[in-house]
Parts: sequence; C-alpha cells; structure tokens
Amino acid sequence: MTLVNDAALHRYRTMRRIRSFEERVGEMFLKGETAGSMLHLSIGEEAVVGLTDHMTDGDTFTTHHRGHGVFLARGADPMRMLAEIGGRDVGYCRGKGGSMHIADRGLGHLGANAIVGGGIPHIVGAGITARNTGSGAISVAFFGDGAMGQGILYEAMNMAALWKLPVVFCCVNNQYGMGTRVDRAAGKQDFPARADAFGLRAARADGADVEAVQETARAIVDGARDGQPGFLEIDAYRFHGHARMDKSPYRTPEEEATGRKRDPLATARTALDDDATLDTIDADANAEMDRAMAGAIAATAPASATMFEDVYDPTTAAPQPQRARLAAVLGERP
Ligand SMILES: Cc1ncc(C[n+]2csc(CCOP(=O)(O)OP(=O)(O)O)c2C)c(N)n1
Ligand SMILES: [Mg+2]
Repeated sequence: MTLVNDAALHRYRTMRRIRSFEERVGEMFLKGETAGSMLHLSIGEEAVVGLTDHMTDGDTFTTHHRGHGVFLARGADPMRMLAEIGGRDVGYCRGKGGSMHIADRGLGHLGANAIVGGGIPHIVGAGITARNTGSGAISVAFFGDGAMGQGILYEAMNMAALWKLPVVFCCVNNQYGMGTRVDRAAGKQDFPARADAFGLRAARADGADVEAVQETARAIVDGARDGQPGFLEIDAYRFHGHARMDKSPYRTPEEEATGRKRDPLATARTALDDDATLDTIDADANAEMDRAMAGAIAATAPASATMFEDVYDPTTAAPQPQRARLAAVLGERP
C-alpha cells in the first residue's frame, strides 16, 4: 500500500465514520433519545474532510448548525457528541448545548452556531490571536450557502484580507437554505468571485470527490498559514431534508436521485478499488458508532439543580426570577 493510498484510505475512513455517526443520530431521534427536535445531518457533505485533513493541533474552527462531520473529523469523541445531542451530562457541553451549540476549546471547536453566519466573525478574532502570538495556527469557519447572503461574512472577509489573517472561510454549498434553492437566493452564484473581490485566495471544489477537495484545499490552507486568507466553496448536495422533520416537498424525487449520485463515499470507493479493505473500514465505523450510541443513551441527564451551571456566567447576577419559577415547576425533582 502506497503512502498516497494510506492517506486516501484515512480520508475514506473519516468520511465513513461521519456517515455512520449521522445515521446513528437519526436513529436516536427516532428513538426519542435526542434532546430538542432540531437535527441537521451532513450526509452527502462528508468531503469537508478534504479541508479538515490539512488542519492540525492548535488550529481552531467554528461550524454552522450542520457541523457534526467537521467536529468528528477534528477528533471529537462520538460518544460525547451523541451524549451532548441527547442532553446527557457526559456530553461536550454537559448536555446543555446540543447539536447546534456544541463546542470544545480543547479540540479547537469555538462553537457551532444556530444563527446563519453567526460563527463566521469568530475566526477573525481567532486569526488576530494566532497572528499576534505567532502560533502558526489557522482558524476556519464552516458555513452553508445560506450564509452567503449574510452581511457579516463580507465584513469578516474584508477584515481578514486587510489584516492578512491566517483564516479560511469554507462555504459548504449543499444547494439549499432550508427549502430555498441557491439560485433563488443568490443573483449570481459565483461565490469564489465574491471572496476574490475582497482579496482572498478563492476556489471551488467538487464535493463529490474528497481527493479533489483535498487538492484544492491545500493551496488555500497553505496560503492562510502564510497570512493569505482563503475561501473554499465545497459544491455538494444535501441528501436529506433540512432537519429531521423536513421531507423536502420542494424537491422532485428525480432531483434527489440525481443529487444523491454525487456521493463522496461512493466516489472514494470506486477510486480506491479495494472492496475487502473498505468493507472492513465500514464495519469498524458502524461498530464504533453503535458503541458510541449505546454509551450515550445509557448516560444520565444532568441534575435539574445544575440547570443554570455552564449556561450563565457565574460572575454575573443570576437570573433569579427564572430560577425561582423553574424551581417551583421542578418541585422536588433532583
Ligand atoms: C440569521 C438567521 N436567519 C434565519 C435562520 C433560520 N434558518 C436556519 S437554517 C437556515 C438555512 C441555512 O442554510 P445554509 O446556510 O445553506 O445551511 P444548510 O442548512 O444548508 O447546511 C435558515 C434560514 C437562522 N437560523 N438564522
Ligand atoms: Mg445550504
């Protein structure tokens, strides 16, 4: 096995782990084991691994509400992620953040964000820190095509270019913002051209091909480490509805069938052409995620008494009216 193949196999394994994870999240939702109702699966978007592959310890990132895959690729423990999504106390945010607010500074995750475009400006701050401390780290914001309509992106790109920050803006274009197709939201869909206009190194890569993403992302990430901020659009297709309850009535079955052929796992399988090895990787990933799901489901919820811990800044005045009200509602519950 060549080194090139080893690296490609590693990317395939990471993508498979992401897909298996997302399938388990969907299962937990059906079992009523997730806390809250909103879950956004990144199935079909696993080729983000082509970018995360160039990231290293110390690098930071933010994600949008569809960020499970990125966090997993950056080393998250799937059991703690599932526990977080299930509202359990061993979750990354002690079960109080959930899918859309998961974060872990130890792994460089500065936070998922439910506000479209909300995580983008944070990387400007992280980029300033990296530049001023000379840490050599980069910071990457992952967001969707919907965020291309948010003004904060353009402010952030301008500041990054002006101050030559080590940052990358990564737009995972899955063709939809909820039920709105990208061509109904953007007058012109040449997103890299917008970034280029601000002075960023910008490119688009085929999200059905992780190797293409990896190749294109290399120059973008290398540039960012040298103080040339970048923008990468990953052109993908959202396989499922916006969230778990969305059956995509705004898409035809024909469109979905065609879109789902743009499958980065299938492309990688064909290129690697080693069914025995890939089947073993698949089985290992499935077993790992089954164990993670069982562990998460078996974990306990945080005690009601700790409800406000980790949520409000302990040094500021406590939200007494809410505390009193909730205490009354909860009665004697632990
Ligand atoms: C500022 C803001 N406006 C509207 C919403 C409601 N909303 C949630 S997700 C979403 C679509 C986001 O689409 P995109 O950025 O392409 O991400 P995707 O869901 O496709 O991954 C919208 C409009 C929101 N969360 N924040
Ligand atoms: Mg989208």
